[in-house]
Amino acid sequence: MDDTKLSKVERIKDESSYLRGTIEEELQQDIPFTEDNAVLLKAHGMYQQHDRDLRGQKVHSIMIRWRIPAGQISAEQYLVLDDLATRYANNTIKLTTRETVQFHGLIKGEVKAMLQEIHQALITSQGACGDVVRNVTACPAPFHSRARAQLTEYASLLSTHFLPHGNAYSEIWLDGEKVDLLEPAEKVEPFYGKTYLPRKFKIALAYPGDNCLDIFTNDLGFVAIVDDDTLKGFNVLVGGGLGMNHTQPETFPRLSDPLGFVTPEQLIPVAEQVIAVYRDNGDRVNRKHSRIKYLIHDWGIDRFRSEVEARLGYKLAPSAPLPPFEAHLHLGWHNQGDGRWFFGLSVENGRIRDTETVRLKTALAEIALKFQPRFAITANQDLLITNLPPEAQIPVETILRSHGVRLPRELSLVQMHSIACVALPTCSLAITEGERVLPNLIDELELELARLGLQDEPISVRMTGCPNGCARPYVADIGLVGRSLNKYSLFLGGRVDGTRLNKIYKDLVPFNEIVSTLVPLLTYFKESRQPGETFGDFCVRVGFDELLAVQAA
Ligand code: SRM
Ligand code: SF4
Repeated sequence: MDDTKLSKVERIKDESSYLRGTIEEELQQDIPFTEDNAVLLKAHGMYQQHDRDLRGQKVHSIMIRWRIPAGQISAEQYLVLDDLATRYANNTIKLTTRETVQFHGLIKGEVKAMLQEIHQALITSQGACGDVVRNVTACPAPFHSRARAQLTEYASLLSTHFLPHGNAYSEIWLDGEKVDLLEPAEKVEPFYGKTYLPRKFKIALAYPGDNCLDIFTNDLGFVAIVDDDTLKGFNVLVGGGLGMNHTQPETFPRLSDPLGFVTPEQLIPVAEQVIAVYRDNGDRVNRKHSRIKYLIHDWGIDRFRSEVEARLGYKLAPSAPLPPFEAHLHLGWHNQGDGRWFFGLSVENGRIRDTETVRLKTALAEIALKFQPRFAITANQDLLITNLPPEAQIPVETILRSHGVRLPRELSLVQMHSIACVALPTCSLAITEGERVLPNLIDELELELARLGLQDEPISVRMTGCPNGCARPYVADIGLVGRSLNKYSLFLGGRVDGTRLNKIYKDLVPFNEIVSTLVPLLTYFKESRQPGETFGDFCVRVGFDELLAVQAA
């Protein structure tokens, strides 16, 4: 490879002394981090941002993302998050589409103190962003089952296994002991090496039949094969990813391909070799073309599999048969099967906060204190309150209701199935609004669906402020993707179970015309659908030409 062609980020990583850069020095200064250090900060779980509502002036802050495998947190950890969000961040806890938490609005000079506090609660931000393996997701539903418990354990195992090995995080943020920087790369960072991965890498583990986390959109996915509650192994999926760019046709969303079957013992070695093939062959010149999905698209899955098998020294078994997937939101009350219950709470766009009318943050802190449950964050940005005794059901509901929180049974299906990404004002890549405007759109759509008698349809609406796809809009029945000021590309035809990508139906739809654009299509769906057909399936069956004709009529 001609090193002069490598992307700027590759140079920054290469010269960073294993992600140190001059972060420690710049931390002492009362000015924003320089660009190179801002790049390196991502591997420490942080983004330097500015408030985009404040035009004409750049007020910088830090966003921090925690690494919470399978979204699992104890009551004590939840209370620490709640407290730190109040004291250091903007008093909100943002549940993300990868089962973890982000804080926004931190002051640079306070980050270190906060990281030291949270370290005591065994939560880290190390490797939550950057060119490494990110937070590992797994189906978070706590049904009493040995196989499900193992799935959660594998998420933690993978997360820990692929944490950067170097000492930079500990030295900079936790005052850890300084290590000898002249050690060879094989010793300092034995798996990643000096330049880490070409790009971010995402791993998920799904329970058979339950695609609550959109397994096919991950770089690497493991679907459990379970027989009589015994984990037999996993079907491996590789090459999913959603980011694209409106003006670069060589970028596109892609669902993963089957690689084969692995036993539980083979899981880590196979994950290592898949990632190593990517590490050594992924595009380090053009970051828009760096994800593993492009390598697999360019090579084909057979060549990729052969490369992995050559490194493993054995052939992978063929994928095992699986039941069809459904998308479970895990909301409402569920018997865990161990004498305890869990309550899935729909959190609008994953934002836990107190407003004048809804004091969700206070209510959850009260529940955490009073019942000491566990919590689990879903990939739909919702929160499961788990391990509750049956007698807690009424008091938990009472606390939520007395703080103005609506329970899942009071919400429409479209609301429960809808998510938006953060977008403005913090995201530097946002072209349009996301989480701040979706609730209004859903209110309007809800009324139209009720008028059409479609209120019992699980139609998913996912909105993002740009084409990067953080709320996974490209698998939704209705995807809304920020295109230009206040205008969205409208995608139709995905499946709520996450097994099919949608396609662009109409471009540059002004925000206030989205619902009126959808109404004729939903009316036609109501009149012409086949029994049991979903809105996404209907759009694919009749085709966009027919839908456009209906719209024009
Ligand atoms: Fe994302 C970048 C937020 C899930 C694809 N994403 C960003 C950044 C960090 C913007 C930036 O680079 O400056 C956003 C921070 C906004 C803010 O102010 O908080 C951001 N992404 C999010 C979150 C918080 C959305 C949410 O509302 O929940 C999700 C955090 C996940 C986590 O906890 O780790 C989030 N991002 C996703 C997903 C969904 C998923 O992984 O299931 C995707 C699509 C899947 C994929 O990776 O392909 C996703 N985010 C991107 C991309 C496009 C990457 C690409 O291949 O082109 C970017 C841009 C980039 O990396 O350059 C991005
Ligand atoms: Fe930002 Fe775009 Fe991701 Fe939304 S989809 S959070 S606007 S990068």
